[in-house]
Amino acid sequence: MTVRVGVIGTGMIGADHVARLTTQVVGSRVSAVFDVATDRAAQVAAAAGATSHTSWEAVVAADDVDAVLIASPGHLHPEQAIACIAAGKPVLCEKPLATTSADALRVLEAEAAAGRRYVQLGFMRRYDAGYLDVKRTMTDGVIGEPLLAHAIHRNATVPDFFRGEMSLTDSLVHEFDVFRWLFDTEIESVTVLPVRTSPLAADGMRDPQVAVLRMAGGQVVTVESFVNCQYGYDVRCEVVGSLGTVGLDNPRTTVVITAGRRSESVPADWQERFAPAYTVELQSWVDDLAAGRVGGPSTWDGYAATAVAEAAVQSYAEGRPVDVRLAERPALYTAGE
Ligand code: NAD
Ligand code: ISE
Repeated sequence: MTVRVGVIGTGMIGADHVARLTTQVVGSRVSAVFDVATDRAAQVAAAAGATSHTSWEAVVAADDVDAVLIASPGHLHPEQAIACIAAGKPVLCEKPLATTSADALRVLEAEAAAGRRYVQLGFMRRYDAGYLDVKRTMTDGVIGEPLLAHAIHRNATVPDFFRGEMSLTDSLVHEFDVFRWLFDTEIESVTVLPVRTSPLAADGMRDPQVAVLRMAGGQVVTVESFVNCQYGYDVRCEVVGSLGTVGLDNPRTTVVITAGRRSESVPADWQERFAPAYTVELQSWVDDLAAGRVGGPSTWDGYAATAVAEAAVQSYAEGRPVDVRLAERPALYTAGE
């Protein structure tokens, strides 16, 4: 069976996902696209042999669309995901699920009311070989009881549209998800510490920032976000356990030793660093759909991560720890997660 995918948003990651679904993923093809930037959508559609539609609603409704991939800006995700659920079409929704927890809850409630999962969140780190190794090491007890973690999330630069709170709501949302997943527990409270702002930060941007996460199991995670670090894309972490530690490093292919120096490259951006993870993520989504199911990170995961991001924004504004308040978890998200 070939899964026919409609794509909403053909910007940076939308266009990459179309290319992956077209040339790398087995069992899928892109049949429809929409972007308000019509020229770009037309180009992407032509390369994929897809129809370029005049609205995202038309993509959702199209007869030749079995499933939808949402890669529009985050604030549009709730309305678009809810429309897919109403149409009975599974969705891979890029992160974040929403930019407010109230909006994320609307998607959760729509899916719970439908009584089955439709949405997989684009938290691709869960498909990354390095993170999977960290998770396995923790689960196997190799480092004893996991107690705390330190993480860094640095981007060389970010696009012009990236402003204000987005380092918490759009970048650190990955960390919020990944540490919930690694420690298998919710984040109970978050504290964002003010840091001296880089002279190279865009106007009004607070960069870098440090967040301290307290997990419901008592573990503590410190996370640095620096979206303007200039030198490359650098995502690493170390989990500290009662018997040892496990660290996630940048994947390395070569080490250059010359003139008394040993050096290794840093990925340029998320496209390079997580390329294999995006492909595994999409293949897994398509394989699940072909088997009649939806798996992977759920709407609950998207909601919980958004709620943490919202608490982080509040913590920064008020200069104090903020508790993360979650709605009751519907039964749909408790079994087999
Ligand atoms: P982008 O700005 O390059 O692309 C967004 C696209 O959406 C643009 O082409 C824009 O014209 C289009 N758009 C705007 N309004 C629209 C509408 N009403 N309907 C359809 N399309 C519309 O941004 P991006 O970097 O590709 O990010 C898109 C989403 O993907 C964001 O939610 C972002 O957080 C997420 N993202 C995830 C990852 C990841 O690692 N998982 C990486 C990058 C981006
Ligand atoms: C981008 O939207 C992503 O999701 C990347 O994975 C993340 O590292 C980056 O900071 C975001 O801007």
